[in-house]
Amino acid sequence: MNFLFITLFPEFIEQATSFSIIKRAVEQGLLTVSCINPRDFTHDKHKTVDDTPFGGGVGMVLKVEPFAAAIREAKSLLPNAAVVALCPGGNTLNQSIVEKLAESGHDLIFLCGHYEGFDERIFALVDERISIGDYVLTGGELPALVVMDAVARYIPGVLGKEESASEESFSEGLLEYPQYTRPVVFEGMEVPEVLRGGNHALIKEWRRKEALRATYKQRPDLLNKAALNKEDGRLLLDVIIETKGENNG
Ligand code: 4G4
Repeated sequence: MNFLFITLFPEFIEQATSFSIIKRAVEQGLLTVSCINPRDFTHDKHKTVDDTPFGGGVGMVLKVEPFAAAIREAKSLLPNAAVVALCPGGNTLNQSIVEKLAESGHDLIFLCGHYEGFDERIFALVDERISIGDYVLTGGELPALVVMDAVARYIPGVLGKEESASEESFSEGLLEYPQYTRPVVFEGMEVPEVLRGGNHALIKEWRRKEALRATYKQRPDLLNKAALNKEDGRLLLDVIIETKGENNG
């Protein structure tokens, strides 16, 4: 899969994609990362990419011509790509949108804005607007990297054998159960006994119950959508009873 970032700060993208799992995936040829800088599509002496807004107001607006030229260049390189603009007003990213982007069979062109945002006419060349949450950032680069990272995990081979099990959490609709490794005791806190015994049926049940507990305590809203069976219902009832009269911390 190919990811192309349209950005005024290509070094930011190159730096951020040169670590760990994404770096390894690039080296293995499982994905490509490239950048196009709209500044290279300006024609004036000062390579101007922004201008004052019509109608007045504070801040600057990104000029449509260099960004349109950059998108057209990107589309010629990746004819099968979807163009995604990262905007505070886009559809809020979630695991199901990530899955759709990963399974669409399309490469992705990310349009990263700055300053006060884009000239509205750029959206004629955009397929989808995505936000990574209800907050404002100085640029679209971090959101684009977030989307790429989340999508890349679905490309076969990107996650090693060890890592790929960690698909569970959001796809299953529940939060992850707690995990532990050595030492058995750290600052008075002990690894639950059940995990140190070899009873796999008990471990499985404990993990399911703790996933339900974590979800009930941290994200009860997720329980409405999660696919729960009768056994889950019993475990959840235990959790609710156990939670009553507990001090919340
Ligand atoms: C487009 C329009 C995305 C892009 C305006 C981008 C937050 C998100 C930007 C802007 C972003 C998000 C300068 C406000 C760049 N901020 N929540 N900033 N701004 O995904």
